[in-house]
Amino acid sequence: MVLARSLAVVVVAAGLFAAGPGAALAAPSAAAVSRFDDGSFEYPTAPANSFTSIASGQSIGPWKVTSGAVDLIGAGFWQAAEGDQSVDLNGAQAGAVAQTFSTVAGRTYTVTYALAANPAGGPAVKTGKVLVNGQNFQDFSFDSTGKTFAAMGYVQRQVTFVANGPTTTLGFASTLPGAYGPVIDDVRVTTCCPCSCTT
Ligand SMILES: [Ca+2]
Repeated sequence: MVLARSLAVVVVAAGLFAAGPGAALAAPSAAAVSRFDDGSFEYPTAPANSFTSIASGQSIGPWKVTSGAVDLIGAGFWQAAEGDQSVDLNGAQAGAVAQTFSTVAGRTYTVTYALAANPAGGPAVKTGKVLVNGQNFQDFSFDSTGKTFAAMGYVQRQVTFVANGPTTTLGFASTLPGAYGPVIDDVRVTTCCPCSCTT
């Protein structure tokens, strides 16, 4: 476990600096929140060309599945926004994931994430929401019309919150019934207010 955890941290740190769709938003003044971990859903490893359904109460690395069920999508099943894996927020039903990480009260944090949707079924438009400490901070939707497993059409979304305590819980939830949900990947949390911060 200790070894696996260390590897996860190294890979996530590398991912934060990798060039990619989100690189433009990684301004030099923005410091990564070190305690936020694996926003790319790379650990644990799901079966290649397949996926693992994960039910409420179970974990995906530092994330908890907080309701329903989600699918952790393995390498090669469909395009990831970053790395190999991503999360379909609907397993056999609507689900949600959340991660609690250290914050500084009063500081502003910016969350960016890659959004797409499972194009294989269900209504074309898949919907969900971003939660901060359980409160709805942003509704999102993605139209999967014309998208494929090979070309998921990820878009980057952003939401900002001000921490009100030493920890904050960031969540993503589907608001759509069924087995085909919104897909998230490449979640990043940065703070630059004040820019001298080190956490
Ligand atoms: Ca990923």
